[in-house]
Amino acid sequence: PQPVRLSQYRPPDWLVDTVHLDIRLHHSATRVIARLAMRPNPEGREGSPIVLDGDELVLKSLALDGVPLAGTSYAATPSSLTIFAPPQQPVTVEIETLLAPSANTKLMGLYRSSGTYCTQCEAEGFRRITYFPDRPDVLAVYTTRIEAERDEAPVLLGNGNKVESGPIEGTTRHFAIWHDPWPKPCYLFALVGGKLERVADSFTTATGKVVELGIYVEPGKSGRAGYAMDALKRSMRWDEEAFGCEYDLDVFNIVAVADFNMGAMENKGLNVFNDKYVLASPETATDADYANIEAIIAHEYFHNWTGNRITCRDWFQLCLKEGLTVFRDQEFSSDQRSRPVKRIADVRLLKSHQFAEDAGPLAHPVRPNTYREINNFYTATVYEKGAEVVRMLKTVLGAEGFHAGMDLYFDRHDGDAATVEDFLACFADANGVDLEQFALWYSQSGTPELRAETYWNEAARTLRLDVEQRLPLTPGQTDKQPMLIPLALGLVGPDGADLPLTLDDGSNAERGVLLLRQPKQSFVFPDLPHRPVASLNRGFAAPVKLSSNLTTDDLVFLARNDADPFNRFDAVQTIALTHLVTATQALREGEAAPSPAPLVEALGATLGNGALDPAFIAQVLALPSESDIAREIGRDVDPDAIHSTRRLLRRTLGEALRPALEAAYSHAAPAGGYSPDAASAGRRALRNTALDLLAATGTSADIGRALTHFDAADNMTDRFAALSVLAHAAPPDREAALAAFYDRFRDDPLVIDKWFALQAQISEPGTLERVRALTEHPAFAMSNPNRVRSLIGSFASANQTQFNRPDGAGYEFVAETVLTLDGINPQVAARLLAAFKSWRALEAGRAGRAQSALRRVAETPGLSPDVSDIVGRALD
Ligand code: HT7
Ligand code: ZN
Repeated sequence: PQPVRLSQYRPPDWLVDTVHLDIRLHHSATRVIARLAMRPNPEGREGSPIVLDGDELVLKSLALDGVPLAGTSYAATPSSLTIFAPPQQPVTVEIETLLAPSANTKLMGLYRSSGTYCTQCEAEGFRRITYFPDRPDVLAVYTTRIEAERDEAPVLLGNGNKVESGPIEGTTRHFAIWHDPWPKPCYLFALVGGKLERVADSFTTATGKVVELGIYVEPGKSGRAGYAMDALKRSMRWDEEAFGCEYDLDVFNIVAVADFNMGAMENKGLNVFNDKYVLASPETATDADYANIEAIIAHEYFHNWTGNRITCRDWFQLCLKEGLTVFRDQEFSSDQRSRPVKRIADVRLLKSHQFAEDAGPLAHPVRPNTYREINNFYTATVYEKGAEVVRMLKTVLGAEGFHAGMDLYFDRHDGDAATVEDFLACFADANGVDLEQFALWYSQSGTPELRAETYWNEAARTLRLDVEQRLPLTPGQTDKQPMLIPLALGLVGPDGADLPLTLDDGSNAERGVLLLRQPKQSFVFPDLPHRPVASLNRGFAAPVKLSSNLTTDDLVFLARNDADPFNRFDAVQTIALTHLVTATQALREGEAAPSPAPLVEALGATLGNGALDPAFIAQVLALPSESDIAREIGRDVDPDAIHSTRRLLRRTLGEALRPALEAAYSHAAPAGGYSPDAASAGRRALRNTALDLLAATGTSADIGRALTHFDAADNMTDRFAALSVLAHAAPPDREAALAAFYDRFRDDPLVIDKWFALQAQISEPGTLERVRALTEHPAFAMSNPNRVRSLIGSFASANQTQFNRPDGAGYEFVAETVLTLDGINPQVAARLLAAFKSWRALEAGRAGRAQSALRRVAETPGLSPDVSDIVGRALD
């Protein structure tokens, strides 16, 4: 397909005011009658034909204003329908199409998941249901009549409020009619029909309206939906309190399905979820699962305002709803849990996914300006970097200025299909500021590199801070402009207290933030009582790669004393990362490894500080991952050397910190039965991290502790943590533990996904054969995205040594799987292929083999647009 370009945006020629759908569900022959009230758009091209999108559609009949159309007055293909020379006035178009939901393995449009009929329309799935102007700037009011066999689909759900339902006399069928009064783009359309169990509750909004809440799950699973319901009610209250956003329908339903391409979908009044992000019980879900459920329930709910009430003009504006909504869900989780721990987790995710994307051939701006396949732009850059940009807006403007901008955005654009420019204009207007330079964050790709150096003048008692910014070149962008970067900082005095941030011109760094605008800038802080240590980019306020001339002693000092918890964490990570990079190079060059003493000191101080939150300590103890180290090294990467170095460091730390780790293990256990709250989860996290580091020493007592932990666990967090330790550290005990785990949870696919993922991550040469064998396991299915992501996705993205085997067999296996999967589900295939995004940074032998595997994919005839786009850009 030809690339779509932002610069070529044109308003639609025809608008749709109302849509009446009559959908008669049948597994192989669903009949859809769509009645569209259309009119020429005064802003479109005069005299235009009506051109509607389709995808694999079969047209059965077509009428204009009630009159069947002659074959000469229209042209229909599976991918488009054109009505020639329509009257240039309001018309009614009636279209009948025939679908086969059971044969729909792409999971876009109308499909079946474990017998339940469901839909996924974002980004371009509605065109697989009926011919339609499938673009987000065409907003219409929908009424949907759904009809099905009563036995097969006793539950029939649609967008909006239910207006009528009942049996169809004299038949075994029944119907329901749903009406959604809010105009919406077709990507927010949804329907569900199936045999589902309902968990019911209600919510009273700030203005006293009662909303009926329902979570629908497969029969027998309603006992696992309680946490999701609780998270939903907390989200609804939080959005009223934090953003003044109140819910706007009588009903809010969520349906959990087992086959889903992504995490969840924010269809108006009818969210559809991957069941992984709804179902949880202490026996089957980890603390991380609970936290994800809370965040994703909130995220989809928050879209009701940021995405649904104000939608996107076109798909280039995707970050307008996704970046902003991720920011909102991050803030929600921070308020519900620990803000510093949430920030640390978010930054870890940002660095591992988005920084990696930005550093390779798939780099693109937060708002891309061209695409071939929009499904490939639901990326860490659009979501996570998009959220960072909104966060920076808040840092630049302050909380009040930010909320003034948000209020104006909701007022000015409610009901609109908006752009990034519209969004930024609200902040500029509400605050009387110019955001032109800030807007570069949306258009320039790549992670800015910031070099900060501090110089202390003992005689003058001044500190000079020199900062230089550089934006690396990225695909298609060779001329980079300096960015507006908010540098949050503190000057930490010898007693740990922050010194004033007064500059030599008498001004203050407002709210602890310096605004960088030029390639190089200097700041002088005069009249300081002592030499401070600069704590830079506090809270990771700017998503940049920072390097500085801080010494290891300075970092150890910050790890002990910084008032900013994120930077305390980051100081330790910097010490660890520097050690790991240097030690990896030393190993490759046969030189002596550097001393881990500063790291041991910083970690020891953290572990021994009883005032710290256990969840925070657990985060500090978690070393940078193998891919973090690879990214820091940047070129000529040898994953085996990285793995050996990291493994050795873990062993050294386990030995050096043994008494403190043993104390943490024995004292941190939460009292009483399992509760998923943040404090209890934090204690479990610390205990399980200690268990893991101790087991890294390999002694039989430490492995024995893990075995006991596994056997004694009364919840999935502890059981799976112990199983992971055994799988990675104790080959002789591994198989028995894996078998016991499988036997216990064999009937629970979501738990078996954990079992698949863990085995795929074992860093041993036998893993590829194990993964190949597991693809034949009865619990594995190529048709289910969760299974594919667990087994093959984990192998490709979370097993650095085995995916990157020196013989290239890991690449060949993943390429082969991508090709098989492409015929079933191209979206999932393309995501899997994106695991190759860092191939150019590898040492020459591996890079050559990765390139050959990619070429093999590229040369295969009949690739989907999804895979063809990724492989093309990866090789470019
Ligand atoms: N807005 C939703 C995106 C989504 C999606 C996109 C393409 C294909 C399938 C999909 N399922 C969900 C989810 C969200 O970010 O909220
Ligand atoms: Zn979203």
